[in-house]
Amino acid sequence: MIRLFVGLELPAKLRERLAGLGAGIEGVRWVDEENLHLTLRFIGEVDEAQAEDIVEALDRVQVPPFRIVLDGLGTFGAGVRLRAVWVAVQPSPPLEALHRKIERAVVRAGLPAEGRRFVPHVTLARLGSVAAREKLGPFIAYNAGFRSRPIRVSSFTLFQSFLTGEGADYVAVERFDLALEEA
Ligand code: 2AM
Repeated sequence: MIRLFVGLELPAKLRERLAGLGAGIEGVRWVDEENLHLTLRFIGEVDEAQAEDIVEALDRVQVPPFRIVLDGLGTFGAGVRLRAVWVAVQPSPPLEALHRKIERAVVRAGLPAEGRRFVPHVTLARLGSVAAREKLGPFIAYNAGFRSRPIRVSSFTLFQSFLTGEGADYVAVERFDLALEEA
């Protein structure tokens, strides 16, 4: 079985900047610079045949290229239930449209529909220890004004996730180019 998800890769310079935000804060499980991404659809464990069906379905997804802007910080859980800190995405109808089409594609390939609302985000950190929670409050306040330059989205990626003792490693399995509109 292979563990898959669909997401957007981020430009190296942006990943470097994002990874730098948390430098020096310990006790938090920061996402490694090379693993920073935006999840469009978590798939989970599938077998080879299912993976092939998914690739085939994703290959038919088409939207014109577009831009997104990362803007502000958000969290999953709050207070004593804080689980993750992430960078938010400015509302983007084209990103929503891409997400919808990918959702339809994976359902067409035989996967159950995702019941949860799509909250586009780039996870920066997961809570390592309870003590770390206190450090994240000031971190969030300090970086609340984070904003990226517009990021051009001209492809999306099927990632394989390898779970390791220290977290996960993500490897791009397949990239799907978005079509340019005809003039
Ligand atoms: P996260 O960043 O909010 O933790 C690879 O694991 C990606 O898929 C991560 O970005 C993660 O989102 C997301 N993910 C992991 N498990 C998931 C699940 N059970 N449901 C939805 N998304 C999940």
